[in-house]
Amino acid sequence: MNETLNQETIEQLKSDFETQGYCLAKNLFSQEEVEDINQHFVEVHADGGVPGFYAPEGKEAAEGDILREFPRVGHPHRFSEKARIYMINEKVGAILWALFGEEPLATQSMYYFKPPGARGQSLHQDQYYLKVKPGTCIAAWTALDFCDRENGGMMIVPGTQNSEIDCSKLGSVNSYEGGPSIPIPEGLKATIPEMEPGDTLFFNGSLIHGSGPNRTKDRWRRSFIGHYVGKSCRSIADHYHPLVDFAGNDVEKEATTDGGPCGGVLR
Ligand SMILES: O=C(O)CCC(=O)C(=O)O
Repeated sequence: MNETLNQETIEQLKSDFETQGYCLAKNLFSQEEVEDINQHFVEVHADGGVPGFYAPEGKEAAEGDILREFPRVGHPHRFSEKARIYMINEKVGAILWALFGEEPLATQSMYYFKPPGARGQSLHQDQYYLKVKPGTCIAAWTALDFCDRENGGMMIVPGTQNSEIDCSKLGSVNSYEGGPSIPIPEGLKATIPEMEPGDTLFFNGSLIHGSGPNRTKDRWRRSFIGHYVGKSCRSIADHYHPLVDFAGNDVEKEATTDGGPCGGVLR
């Protein structure tokens, strides 16, 4: 465990999470770990793709769409041991134990390259896709570059942590492509916390979040994301099976057919 993650820090994160539905763990990952994750995905990209998980197109085929050249990587823990190890990292696990109040299980991993010129991801709620019952999911969103408004850092809407799950106003366009968002409830405002590489934002499945486009010419906005549930979860959408415990064992739960990949549009 690193020295920034002592019991006092975990207690503070838990208290922030309980009142806001999110909390920011500063410097959770070292710069060596950040570099290690990014270097790994540079290699995944250079290998030309992984069927079912990562399908980048060549420059010409992508017709100027940088997201077709560098799409997000879905569930990398299912083909990469390194991604699996980072998804069940012990520091993330220690915080999740405190936030769930029980043993956490991992359900999803994702890696975003988000290069300059990439579109953002429309506002949504993760529980709409994961359909965790009972309870909800928690995301651990780790910045792998400095993130701010300009390069499309994470946008969250504080005050929505207990909101109804209502993504029904999402359009038919895949939200990852920058499609319509769910509206921000009256009186609330979206905010973009500045994050350093290695900082991790934890947030619950109701918190409305997304990200704007990367408007910079030269700053990537890479991130590694894990989604988690508490062990008492009975069922979750079938896209998320098998789950993985923090010892690396697969875990089965009841699978429902009403969900899908986080951020994709459902009806
Ligand atoms: O990284 C982003 O831009 C958005 C990620 C997101 O919305 C999610 O993990 O659910």
